[in-house]
Amino acid sequence: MATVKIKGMSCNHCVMSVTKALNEIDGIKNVKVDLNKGEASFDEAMPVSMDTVKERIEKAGYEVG
Ligand SMILES: [Cu+2]
Repeated sequence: MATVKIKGMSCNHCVMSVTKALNEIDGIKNVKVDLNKGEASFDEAMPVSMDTVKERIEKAGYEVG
């Protein structure tokens, strides 16, 4: 399981946007986003590039780090 820190989430809409963005990446499953901790965790059914994860999250309007 991988975990990434995400900045900029403030409500459940943000959680849904981030969850959706991560679910759209090939190989990622079991996405869980924790609003209070400001992080997302997921399982990798196959290796997923962190650059892709970062890119998709930024595209959804949030920041990784
Ligand atoms: Cu929000």
